[in-house]
Amino acid sequence: MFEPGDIICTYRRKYEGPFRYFLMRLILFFTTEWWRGEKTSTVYHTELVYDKIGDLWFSVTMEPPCCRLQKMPMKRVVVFRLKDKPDGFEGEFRSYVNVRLGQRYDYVKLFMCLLDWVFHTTWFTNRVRNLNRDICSEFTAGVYKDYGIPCSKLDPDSTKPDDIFDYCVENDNIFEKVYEERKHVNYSLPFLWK
Ligand SMILES: [Ca+2]
Ligand SMILES: [Ca+2]
Repeated sequence: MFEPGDIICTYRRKYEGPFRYFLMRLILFFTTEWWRGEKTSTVYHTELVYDKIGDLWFSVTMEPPCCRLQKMPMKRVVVFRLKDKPDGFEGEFRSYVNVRLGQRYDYVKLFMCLLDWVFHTTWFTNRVRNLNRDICSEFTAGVYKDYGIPCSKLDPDSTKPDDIFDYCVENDNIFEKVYEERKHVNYSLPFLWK
């Protein structure tokens, strides 16, 4: 069904605790390309299919506090796959992931994304080139850049989750959608801004 290295993009989720909710809203808001006419970003998080272990699919994710494997989310996600995968892709993917497991999340980069959004640049994120720390989309874009096939119009250092989603949708000759589950979600906190 899935293949190692497939890109998982996460739609807005239901309320899952204050910290996650706040971070999700922050990311959705500050990654919206208002200068391109976007009202809001479509996705707020990306991660990668790792492999099937037993009956379960696992993904590798770079999210607070650190890079780790987890049971792959199957709801509120869309999964894209590189169409013409060159030989050795899986091996490269694994070696990229294996050295990064356990690395800390890059909160500074998140702040720089905010500044880039305010000033409509990539200047700030390009200043923070910490190889040992990433944000989720930087990690995802890094895997593909390492292999010489970008999955974002921007350099991984400046790539936000929605940039990857936009790129995969706009370049359907390179990436194909292999899975989508996007049922309506009832928000438990309707009074918060939507
Ligand atoms: Ca980094
Ligand atoms: Ca966008």
